[in-house]
Amino acid sequence: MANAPVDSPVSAAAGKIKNKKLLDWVEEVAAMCRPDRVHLCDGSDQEYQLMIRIMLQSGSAISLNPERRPNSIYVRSTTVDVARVEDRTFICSKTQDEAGPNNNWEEPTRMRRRLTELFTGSMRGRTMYVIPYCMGPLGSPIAKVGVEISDSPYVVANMHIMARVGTKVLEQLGADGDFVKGWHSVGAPIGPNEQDSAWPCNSEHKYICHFPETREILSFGSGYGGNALLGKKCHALRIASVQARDESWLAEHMLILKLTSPKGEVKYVTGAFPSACGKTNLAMLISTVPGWKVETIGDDIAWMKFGDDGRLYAINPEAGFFGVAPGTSMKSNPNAMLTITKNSIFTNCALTPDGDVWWEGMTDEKPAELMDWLRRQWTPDSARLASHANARFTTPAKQCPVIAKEWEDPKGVPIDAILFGGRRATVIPLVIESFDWQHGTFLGATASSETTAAAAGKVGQLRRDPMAMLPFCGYDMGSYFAHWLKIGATPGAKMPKIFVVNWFRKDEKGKFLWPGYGENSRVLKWIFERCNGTANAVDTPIGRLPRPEDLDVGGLDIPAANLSKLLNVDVEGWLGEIPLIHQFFDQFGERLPKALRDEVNRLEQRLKK
Ligand code: OXD
Ligand code: MN
Repeated sequence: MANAPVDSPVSAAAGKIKNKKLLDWVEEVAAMCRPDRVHLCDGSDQEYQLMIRIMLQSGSAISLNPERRPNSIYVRSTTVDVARVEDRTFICSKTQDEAGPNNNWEEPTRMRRRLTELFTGSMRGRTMYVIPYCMGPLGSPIAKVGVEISDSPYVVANMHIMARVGTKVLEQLGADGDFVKGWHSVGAPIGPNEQDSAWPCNSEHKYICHFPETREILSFGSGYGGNALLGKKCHALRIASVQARDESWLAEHMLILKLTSPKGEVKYVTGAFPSACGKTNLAMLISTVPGWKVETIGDDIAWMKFGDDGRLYAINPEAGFFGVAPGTSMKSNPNAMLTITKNSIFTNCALTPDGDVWWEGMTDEKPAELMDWLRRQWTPDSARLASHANARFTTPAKQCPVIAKEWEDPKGVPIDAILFGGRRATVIPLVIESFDWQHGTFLGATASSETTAAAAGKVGQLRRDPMAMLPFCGYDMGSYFAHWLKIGATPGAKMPKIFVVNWFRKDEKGKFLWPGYGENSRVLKWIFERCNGTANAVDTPIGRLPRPEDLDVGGLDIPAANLSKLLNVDVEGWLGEIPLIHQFFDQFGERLPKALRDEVNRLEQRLKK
């Protein structure tokens, strides 16, 4: 490194970096943030263990009982840093129009000035970790490289699980390769005579900023989840959605699953669901229909590109699962429970007296005593939750008992069906098949859901969340819809079929109409057979629906009245949605594709016929 003094904290790391752009940037960040040390991550197990030791020694983490959960740790954050902060998340494109009404925007130069002030000296007393990572299997033509610079050992350990990291990525990057830059600081420098806190963060200033033109992420003040693990939401969705627009592919908030019929025929399905709506459960579902099998390829993000045969091929850019813990149990998701038995990180769960973790919904009976996530004694009589509603596990995907053998196939898997889902107590039926790609894009663009605890803010309010991408689309959503339509109109393309699903319908008394979980395989089976042209459907004003007799409910104890409510077209309810859809679309002005307005009008006409 030309400009670094021989004894500067960067010099040792610099000697190992052959990529000029990376070298210059590491030097720039170190000069600005003033860390005590610079550590270039090699991705080794020794390095992972070192991060764990640092967290144990600083009081950030506790080792779980090795007999219960080998090689696993328990971490607690603080009340001011527990979820993604959407109101502090910015897209700093050149113009506000490009960021669109779906994003907070700030002029890039102004935001950079503000961030430069904040990052200056922000790593004093800390180590600056340089984490080369690859989103997607190494060598995949769909995968992309990024480098995150962070002052958090928790981030390094999580990135080890969530992405491919270290020397092998640097090798792939080579001397001239390009990469997404991710700057991250918890924003909590330590003075010479100060003690570090167990969860360093900045309670006053939090900024999660994206610069789509320069493919950069600058994240300050939070150490939690998607705010800090920059490969995930920031890179693989917000920046990648812009790259996908520019390069004609799709970067989506979708699970990927493999569905095998009793005859051994295979279909691959992706599904977009808002945060904490059961994506991980669906990706690992155990079928209740004899002979049908679901295997997992990804639980959160799908990158899809056209293959030479005109089909969309998907990879999971991640290598681990960062799953919502509460509600996960041997009943709701046994495969997730078996995945997290070892080598995992648990954040903001509760701690049992024998050194294991617990969260709400894990067992029918609550433990007699716990230490809650706020370090307080807890008993079932305590009038509060023991774990935070957004408590998480970070766990390697390869440990999942139903991980599909092709989950790391560099060319991806060809997608047959795309699902859009959400949490809707009323109106939306159990399943709808779209008439065509444009109608499917319309259904995805108007999807809505009740909000959950994955993001800070009110829980249970209805919000429109197009393609489950509202918090993750790195540019104007009107243009994003146009991109979807353009992809579907690609010459020679053989597009997947598009479906809407809703496992969350309730009756007048607030009881769920559909049992969900493994029983969702009955809907997947219908979808599979629709792709094969072997299942029946009827055309309705809202799309194609199964009749009750078209769904395989053999062996399922469900009242006929429930099934007919689940598959009924609520004409009044849908007519009530029409003005709301127009209102939602209005915000995108001229950028809203006319085809989507046509779809609302056609829907209205069909409903009024
Ligand atoms: C997630 C989310 O963490 O969507 O996956 O919030
Ligand atoms: Mn997600």
